[in-house]
Amino acid sequence: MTAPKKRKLLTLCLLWQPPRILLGMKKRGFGAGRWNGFGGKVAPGETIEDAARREFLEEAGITVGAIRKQGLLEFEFEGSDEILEVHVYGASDYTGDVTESEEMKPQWFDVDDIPFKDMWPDDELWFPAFFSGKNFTGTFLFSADEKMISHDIRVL
Ligand code: 6U4
Repeated sequence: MTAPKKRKLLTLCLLWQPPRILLGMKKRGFGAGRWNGFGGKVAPGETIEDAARREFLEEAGITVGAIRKQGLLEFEFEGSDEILEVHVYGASDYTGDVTESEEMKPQWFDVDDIPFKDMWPDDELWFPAFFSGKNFTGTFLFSADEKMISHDIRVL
């Protein structure tokens, strides 16, 4: 019998001020070399929402205002014994100065000019639901070399 896969809780927060969105170039670790929203692992004893806010501050130097949960994404990688459970939030205001960190180089993008070719391939599939303000779920299977094999996205 195979043991159920462990779930790793992660946050992903997008700061969206139409028509611009703040993305960060991940400089190290998982997803390095891709533009992405801000986020990371939920620490023991921390709420998922607190983790989303903490990661934004650590990675981009800003405190986001109200955040709204919009998506739940699950990623499975072939050969891995864990599932990444990514909780996606949207924010529209912040305080502080956007600042580069050791982990991320932040940059504003026009919504018509999002660098999807240098992002996780799933982003192009669920960003439209995010921008429309809808809630969504998604499950994705990736190969060990980070190619998307299958996807199932539901807009709620
Ligand atoms: P360290 O390096 O230990 O501080 P931490 O910042 O806690 O790590 P990290 O960088 O591993 O966590 O978090 C990964 C980030 O990448 C999270 O914000 C979730 C996000 N992410 C993972 N897979 C993704 C995918 N397929 N599409 C996407 N974001 C993804 O858009």
